[in-house]
Amino acid sequence: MGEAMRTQVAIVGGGPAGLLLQQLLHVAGIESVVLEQRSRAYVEGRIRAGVLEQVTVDLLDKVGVAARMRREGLVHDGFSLAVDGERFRIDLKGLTGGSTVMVYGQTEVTKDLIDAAGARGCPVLFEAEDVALHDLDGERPYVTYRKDGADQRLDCDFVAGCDGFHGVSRASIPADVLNTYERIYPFGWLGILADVPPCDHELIYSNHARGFALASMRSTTRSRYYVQAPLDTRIEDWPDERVWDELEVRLGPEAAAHMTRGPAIEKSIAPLRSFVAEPMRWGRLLLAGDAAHIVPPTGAKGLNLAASDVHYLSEALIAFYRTGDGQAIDGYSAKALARVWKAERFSWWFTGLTHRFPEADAFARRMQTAEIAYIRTSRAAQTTVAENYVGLSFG
Ligand code: FAS
Ligand code: PHB
Repeated sequence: MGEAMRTQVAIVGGGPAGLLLQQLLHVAGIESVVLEQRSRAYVEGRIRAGVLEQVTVDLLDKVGVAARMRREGLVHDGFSLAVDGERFRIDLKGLTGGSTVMVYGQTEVTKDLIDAAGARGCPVLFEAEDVALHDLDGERPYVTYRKDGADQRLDCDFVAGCDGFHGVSRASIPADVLNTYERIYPFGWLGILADVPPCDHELIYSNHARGFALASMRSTTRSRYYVQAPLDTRIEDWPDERVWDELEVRLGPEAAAHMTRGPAIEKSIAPLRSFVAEPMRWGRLLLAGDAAHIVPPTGAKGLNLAASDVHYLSEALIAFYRTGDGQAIDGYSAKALARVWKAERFSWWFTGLTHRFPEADAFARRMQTAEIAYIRTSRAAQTTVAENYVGLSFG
């Protein structure tokens, strides 16, 4: 075992939650070390979320990591909702008194946060293997890991579990302490990334008899598309041309007429799940992001919930270090979960509204099309969609 290092907060996981937490703590003068199992190249190469809520944009501003996002990101004032090719617009800005969303890839957010950590001397240890958490229910927790073949130990005051759904942190909470809630959807999303201009200047969410489709983007020259696909789908069953053909049908004739085809530079299938683990704290371990909850990506909430969790967590840790009072730490889980559950509800509802469920009968299909028709004609219904999509306040 090498010489034990010490820090105030050991952060397990170098995704958006861990990296943003490190910067929120850094600007408040609190030290942390991020332990990431993968390489920097792997982390920076992952293609994931694409839409940032205003609260997430504000947090990146707060830590001084928003410059490139402001240069390269696309501010969106609305999106379209379509059913069987017929589409209408949800005026996010008009319905929420001015709120918008920022289209800027999670990949880019991650790169910007890693660059900031390097420039500010915040340790991010990539390829930290076999991370294990110890003495979480005591006063002196510590983390062990292996780096470059040598066993290491990191002493700390707190461990922030930001290591995603398959991480070690949530698994370190005793089973009799943890309550989990889950819904697994009977389909997945097949996503492609292509260097072609988007088919519209805004996103299009489409409910079609053949299944859900989403037209998104990363820039005015790079498009991101998704089609709902069966759970047993194999990538090899979806050559590019089949994906483009399906997108044209499901997104409707207007989108099809403006769709530019091109080779997929990335193609992947993601399962859809709703999941929440309670509580998000056990002793000196505090969970944030996908380590504690998962949403189906329909509502574009996953990355944004990671951001709101670390907002609450950083506030609690800052209060602790400033006053020695553990009250904010004690209140973290309940505060974070209040916003998590509202986003879980919206993501579950929006997925139910826009996807074709294999077991759904004709009545269920009529309920979907009637609800979309109601949203189309009701400002009140559109306002509900809009205020959830741009992101609810921190409260
Ligand atoms: P992350 O999973 O991003 O990061 C966790 C980090 O911990 C990873 O880097 C991992 O390597 C590391 N780690 C794991 N175990 C470890 C261990 N034992 N030791 C050390 N490190 C460990 N959200 C959206 O809003 N829109 C989308 O379109 C969307 N698409 C997605 C597609 C896929 C395939 C996936 C998996 C998720 C998608 N999400 C989407 C959700 C996603 O964006 C997450 O919400 C977001 O990455 C959450 O960030 P973190 O909580 O930091 O978790
Ligand atoms: C994306 O661009 O990856 C994206 C956008 C909106 C979503 C999900 C994914 O709801």
